[in-house]
Amino acid sequence: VTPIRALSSPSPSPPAALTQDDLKKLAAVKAVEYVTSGMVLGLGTGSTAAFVVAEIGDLLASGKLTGIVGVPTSKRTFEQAKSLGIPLSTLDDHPRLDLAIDGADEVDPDLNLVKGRGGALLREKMVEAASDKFVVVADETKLVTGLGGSGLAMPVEVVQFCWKYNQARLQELFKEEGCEAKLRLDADGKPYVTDNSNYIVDLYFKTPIKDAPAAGKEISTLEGVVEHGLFLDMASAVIIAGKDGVSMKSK
Ligand code: ABF
Repeated sequence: VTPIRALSSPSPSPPAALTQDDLKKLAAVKAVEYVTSGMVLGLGTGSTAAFVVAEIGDLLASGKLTGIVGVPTSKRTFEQAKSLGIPLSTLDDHPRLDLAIDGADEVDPDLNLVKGRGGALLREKMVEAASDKFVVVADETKLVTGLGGSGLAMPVEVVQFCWKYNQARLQELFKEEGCEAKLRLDADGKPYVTDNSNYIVDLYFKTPIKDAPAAGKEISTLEGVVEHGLFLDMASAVIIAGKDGVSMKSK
């Protein structure tokens, strides 16, 4: 994890009655203050990251930023960034990035994350691991005391072949946490297929994961698991927007 400088200007408290989208945008705009001309940038996925991409598009259009190259973390983000005229590349051509900015599903007090409810965890992890700095943007609903503790999904991307076999193995791995493992379905009730043509098994825990680093390692040893949504010791900083304002926590 690379340390990150504090932003110079403190953020004023937002006015009352902001929507969750307003808070996401506030965090996104604050994070974009870290972007400088000429950077190679990891572009995240999800509704908060979409505000980041939109802001970068605006700054490029107005000439306040120049020479940016974006590496998108999903087909969705690729399409959004392309529509805004952001020059795009890949990890193949830019194996080292200056900065990635992305959302998260859960953020613990040590800046460890659950990510991937948006389905883009594999590309997100590849791009963010290749970035010198990784800034997370979120609203305060994402804060948890222990990962897996939100009661919402912790995604694991698996190959389609014999996915039930891995669903059962994942559920067994976390039986102490009362884990229920479910195949993610799309809006039509069919298995959700990722950008990489895999499935996602979502893990629902009754209690937070006891030892997240050990859990991450154990999940990764399962043959047929492609990637998991535990992003541990990867974030350089987290920018959180809440009703009391925008705050930043960094390593
Ligand atoms: C991505 O989008 C993911 O890793 C995470 O799953 C999701 C967060 O979405 P949102 O910003 O819409 O809450 O960042």
